[in-house]
Amino acid sequence: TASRILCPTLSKRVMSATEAAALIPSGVNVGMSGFTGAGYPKAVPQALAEHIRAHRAQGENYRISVWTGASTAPELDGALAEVDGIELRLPYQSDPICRQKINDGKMEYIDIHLSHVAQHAWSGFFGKLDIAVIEIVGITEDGRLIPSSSIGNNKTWIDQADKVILEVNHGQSAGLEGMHDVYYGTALPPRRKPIQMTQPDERIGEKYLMCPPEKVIAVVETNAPDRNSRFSEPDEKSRKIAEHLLNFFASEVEKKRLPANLLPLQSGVGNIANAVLAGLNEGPFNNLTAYTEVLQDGMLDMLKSGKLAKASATAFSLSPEANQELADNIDFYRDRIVLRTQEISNHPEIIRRLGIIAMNGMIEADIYGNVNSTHVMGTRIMNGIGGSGDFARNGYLSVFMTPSTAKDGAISAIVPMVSHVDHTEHDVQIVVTEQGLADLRGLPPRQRALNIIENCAHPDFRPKLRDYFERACASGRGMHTPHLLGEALSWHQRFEETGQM
Ligand code: 0RQ
Repeated sequence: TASRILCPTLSKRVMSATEAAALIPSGVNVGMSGFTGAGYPKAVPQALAEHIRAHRAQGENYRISVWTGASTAPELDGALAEVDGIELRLPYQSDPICRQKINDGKMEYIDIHLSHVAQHAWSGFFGKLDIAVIEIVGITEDGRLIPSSSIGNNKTWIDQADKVILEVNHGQSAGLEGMHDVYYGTALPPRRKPIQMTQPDERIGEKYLMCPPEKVIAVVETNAPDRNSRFSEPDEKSRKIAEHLLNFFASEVEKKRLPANLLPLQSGVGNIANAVLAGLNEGPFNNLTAYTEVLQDGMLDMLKSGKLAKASATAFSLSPEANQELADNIDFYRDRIVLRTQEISNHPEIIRRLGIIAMNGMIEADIYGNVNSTHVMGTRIMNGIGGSGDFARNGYLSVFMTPSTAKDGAISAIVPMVSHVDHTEHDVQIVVTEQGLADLRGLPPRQRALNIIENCAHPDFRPKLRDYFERACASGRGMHTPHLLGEALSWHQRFEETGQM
């Protein structure tokens, strides 16, 4: 294969992953690339895990803190968590081994809005960033870095780290060059300026990441694809949820509250999100745009069919088939896709200005519309808030979706009071389950409750929710948001004790 390291200075730093991993000492903060399984370093973290395993065998407690863009893959989170190599992890993960360690109290985890990560790092809230490990596609002659299938926080990690390790992945399409837009105009208050973007596909930055060559302590060559699994075909419940949402969009267009091509779409990850995109791909809306964080299979399909005209994101999250489609037609997609840093893809200023339609999954909602996206039974982390809060609070429309029950009907996704709050009632406008859609806009709390119970709850749980609400209203306590405090979390308590809500 042709060399992808054209810069003479940096080509002298090429070494093996094992040699590079040995340059990462215990106790450091490491910023790694990677966002929803795309563009994460594939070799150095695994070599580091081996290195840690060897040290641990000699009784040494060898651990690092890992900061990323969002979730990565088994080669990074999984490998390091397995050897107990992660002291602290931020900001979003979805790895089963990490999840277990976090919930067992063996790994610290900071779950923050994805748009906040870079500015919190710049403000020093997490301490000093020592080393960045970043996957790229190649290095130009003058030392600029061609970003990979995600950008995430890479700009910030490179700017802030004392030392940088680069992984040049020959397995990523060279045609990604030119797709990125790396904005170098951010500053901390009081020096902030408006971000000059009024269209989802506007370019305001650089095509490359800049890195002073003297910071680069190692360059490692790899050749491996991003590890993403296939989406399952939308099931009946996902299709129903998509149908309710599409009917709602159509009625909003009819009422002239949305333009005929809707507003820029943000879509979360997972099978429901993909079913909604599949529905949109067959639906009546044309010339759509997307301003989102993750570009998954469904959006690629929509770009190909022409339903979606332009898309902005910070990362791909593609099945192997979709990844091949992207590589085979990279020139077509480069004209239609902009990949940005996550502080811009998720920026509240731009989300508010463009008027995004935010569509995200959730674990549970309560009768008043508070949403839990992260914690099972209030205590066990699932993944993290990701970008859902950035988009929900600042979007034009904020939609949350879930099947009305979980675990074969043992759990109601609509509960009297959520066991953990990620999105307050103020940030939640539309709740959708396979049962129906509740439009909460303009409604006071008690009307929200009736709307959610009657439209979204599963029939098996609806009478019990009505009963709770009616008794709360009759309790003689506060009538703005009536609750029975001693009972509000009893559904969760019952599940913990009996396995049934
Ligand atoms: O667990 O696989 O062990 O059975 O949660 O649930 O129904 O497969 O749905 O994959 O869309 O995930 C909220 C987790 C939904 C996701 C969440 C259990 C259920 C299953 C997954 P099992 P489903 P999804 C863009 C935006 C936050 C981040 C976000 C998420 C598992 O959407 O992480 O939105 N969102 N980011 O059984 C107990 C309940 C449950 C429940 C579901 N009420 N009680 N368990 N589950 N509901 C992306 C980024 O930001 C990067």
